[in-house]
Amino acid sequence: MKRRDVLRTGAAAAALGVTGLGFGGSAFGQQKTIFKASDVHPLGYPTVEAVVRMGTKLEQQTNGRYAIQMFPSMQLGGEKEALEQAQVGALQYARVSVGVVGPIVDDLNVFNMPFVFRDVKHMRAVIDGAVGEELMNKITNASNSRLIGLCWMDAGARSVYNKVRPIRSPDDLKGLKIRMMGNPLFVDTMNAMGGNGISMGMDQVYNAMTTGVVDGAENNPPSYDSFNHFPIAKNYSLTEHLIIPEILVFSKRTFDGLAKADQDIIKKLAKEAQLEQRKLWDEREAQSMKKIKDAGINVITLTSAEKQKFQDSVKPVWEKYGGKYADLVKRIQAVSS
Ligand code: GTR
Repeated sequence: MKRRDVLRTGAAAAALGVTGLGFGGSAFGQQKTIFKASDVHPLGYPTVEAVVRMGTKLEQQTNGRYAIQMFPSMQLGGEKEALEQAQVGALQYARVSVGVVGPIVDDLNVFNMPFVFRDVKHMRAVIDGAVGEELMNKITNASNSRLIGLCWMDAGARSVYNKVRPIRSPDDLKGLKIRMMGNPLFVDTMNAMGGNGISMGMDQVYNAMTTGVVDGAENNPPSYDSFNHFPIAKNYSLTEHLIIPEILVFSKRTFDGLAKADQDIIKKLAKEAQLEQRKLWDEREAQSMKKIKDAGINVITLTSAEKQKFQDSVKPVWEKYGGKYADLVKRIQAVSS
């Protein structure tokens, strides 16, 4: 290790308040740096598992100089808090939905537009391609973000669930309070779809739903399952109105203190995690759907005419926000899948 790198690593370690493991892991007795990672989901969930596996590789490929400690299940708060902590270097890896990154780097909101992707396959082709790379770099380069964009992950398609009645049309959503992620774009989307969008962090949704502060929410099958919302809100309508990728970001403050070679390892391993998570996702989605159906949940598949009504309903959202992202949208639509 060059002297400069030792100093840098030392600075990064000091910034993290890292435990020195002495002669534990390495030939020169240098300190081991533990990166903190946060996720709202529990251990075993595809995003969590992908980051945990990445940590094992990181430890191996840095000869034990770096490791990842995962804080799952919202232990460090919701996603907004995770991003704030990453920005100040209080944690290093934040795995969040792109839904909460849009308010920080506006161009990312293009992925948060309702029905912007034709289907999940299309979304995957976009994030794997030039648009995906460009938007990832935007996060890293935006002066206000204080984050390094590392990789995308999968989160399937989001659909509406509620505890009041089955939903087949925008009219059915009238008067229902539906929780949306913290981003004004989503509140507008739910309002256009017929319901009342209420913005809140995932850390509050379970209580809000049991106490009736909201009547329901919207999410993909693994989240509906993992947050244990399905036993409360038993009507699940496959509206698939949002197909939002997940994203893994890293604290810029920590990153800037690392040796270039270590930065490169961190970036490379994240790219591998993107594809690894995808396999885990497909398996988990099938399992969760089965579990939901076996539990007797009213899973409502919409006809294409019914789905079209929801697509038509979000026209005002496109009128309000679409202009800003017109070029990106054109490029997204041109991606074949
Ligand atoms: C899930 C996603 C989380 C979080 C959550 C939410 O699908 O994996 O990152 O965004 O939705 O609705 O808050």
